Amino acid sequence: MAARKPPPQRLVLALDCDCFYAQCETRRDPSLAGKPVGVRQKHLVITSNYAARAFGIRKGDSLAEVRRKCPQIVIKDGEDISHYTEVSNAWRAFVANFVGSRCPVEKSGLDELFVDVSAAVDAHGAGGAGEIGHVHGDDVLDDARLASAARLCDRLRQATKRELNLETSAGVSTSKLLAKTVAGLHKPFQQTVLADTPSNRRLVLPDDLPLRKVYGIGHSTAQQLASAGVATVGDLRDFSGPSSISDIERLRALARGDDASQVKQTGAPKSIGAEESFWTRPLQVPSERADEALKLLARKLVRKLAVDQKAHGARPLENVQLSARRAAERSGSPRALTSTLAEGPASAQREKTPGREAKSRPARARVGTLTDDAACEALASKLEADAAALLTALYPHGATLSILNLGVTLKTIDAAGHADISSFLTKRKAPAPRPPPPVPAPVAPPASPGTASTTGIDGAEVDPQTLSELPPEIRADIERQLALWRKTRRPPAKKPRRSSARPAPPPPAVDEAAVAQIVAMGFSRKAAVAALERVNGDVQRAIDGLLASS
Ligand code: DCP
Ligand code: MG
Ligand code: MG
Repeated sequence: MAARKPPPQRLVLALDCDCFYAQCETRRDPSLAGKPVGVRQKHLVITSNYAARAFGIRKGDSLAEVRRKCPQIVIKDGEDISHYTEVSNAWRAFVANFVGSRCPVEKSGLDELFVDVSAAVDAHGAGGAGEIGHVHGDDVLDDARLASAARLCDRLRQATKRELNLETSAGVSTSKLLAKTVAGLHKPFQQTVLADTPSNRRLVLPDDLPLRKVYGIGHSTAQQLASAGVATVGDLRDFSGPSSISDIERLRALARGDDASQVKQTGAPKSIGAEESFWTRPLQVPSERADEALKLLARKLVRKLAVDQKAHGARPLENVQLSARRAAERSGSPRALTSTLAEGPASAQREKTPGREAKSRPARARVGTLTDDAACEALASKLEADAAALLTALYPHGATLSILNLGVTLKTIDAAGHADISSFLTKRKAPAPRPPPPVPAPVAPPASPGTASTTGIDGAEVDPQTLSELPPEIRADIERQLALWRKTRRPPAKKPRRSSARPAPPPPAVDEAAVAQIVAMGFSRKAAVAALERVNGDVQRAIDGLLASS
């Protein structure tokens, strides 16, 4: 019998935005184009654009150092990352929409995505427009599927630039490990493809490569391995001694260039938090300064929740959590704290996050749509009160803190996550209004008059309100797809005709999805049904009404 053919290799893109925070700043203030721009957090410049990097500025340089290297640099404050998160979410939705729902998109950082494009390449065959980009290692790219994936990646990156005004770089290969390893080799706005051959694996994973530079080996794992005398890729490949590290086989495989991990579709985050540190001037509790810190944290958290809502819809809160770290006993200086953390076996130190103490309680606040300042302020006040109660419960006799973190966990209504932009668009869709009582509503539920087009957008499902709130570049793209959908859709199903001998009128149809959404927010089914009936099935108005009266 002939040996079974091995399954085709996966085709993976590792995408990374160029100088992400700095690029976001230039997007929202085009007068910065062409100028050196740096983004600061505290006294460090955490990133800068490529014009600034030409002056020798590197990520993490101090503000003073940066000004010395490039006196004319424009420095933007990057403490509030909500705008960057918003751009990141819009980018992820755009990429998911571009590749289609059969290609998983995994968020691996705010400016990083993995995309498995195998299904798209195999559906459309090899070829297609687009550039392959830089070929790393072996001179000739002798793999038609991989070349196709590279062209698809180029088209995706060009469309991202055109539609979102966002420049990205990428690595293209047959696993997350290999794609990620070459993603940063040519930047900005370029891509690199790596064929999976033995010599290429050796090239990107040379024997002397320190393990912390290998994708998939975290800092603490690298430290654990180092304490067993395994510091480089070569050491790990040859390592045969006993090890207490549970996934040593996976790590050894990584050193050989084998990465079996799949690209996993990223859903909505389960928790969201906001943090402040007080290294130089630890925070006494209770104090007015602590009250002020809680006030700011609650508002920071609500800004993040509002950004999350745009991407994933309004989700009910589950718990509110406050965690804190006490300041060092003798000195509150960052140096003293850092060295305290660095001591002792790394694993135990890191996993337990020494000094972190936390308390949580079920969330009392209900979340409506956070589209205006008043709604945000109302939620922030409730969270601030929760935070104050938690802080008192955590430190009934006072304390001095170096870190304070306020977070919430959220219920996930759609456990499957949001695979593409069509679900993003329909998230806040109100059901079609039903005729008002006492005339009974037609029996048939509002059947979708259309069929999903090849673009993945079902126009019948698109909420015009949500569409109007999207960034113009994305909106234009969706509108183009809607035009296509209108051309290809089936005519709407005819309404059943009423018979002359009228049967008993059916009970009014209840939109179960709308009811479930409201029940998930903590209201009873009866209240949900009544509220929906009062506003002719408009789910958003029903929620607003319930929130106003609760
Ligand atoms: N960032 C941060 N702290 C750091 C490094 C980065 O907060 N120590 C933020 C700012 C970056 C963003 O994360 O813009 C993405 O990090 P990258 O390492 O991808 O760096 P950039 O996107 O800024 O630049 P590059 O073009 O090298 O990817
Ligand atoms: Mg980047
Ligand atoms: Mg990055």
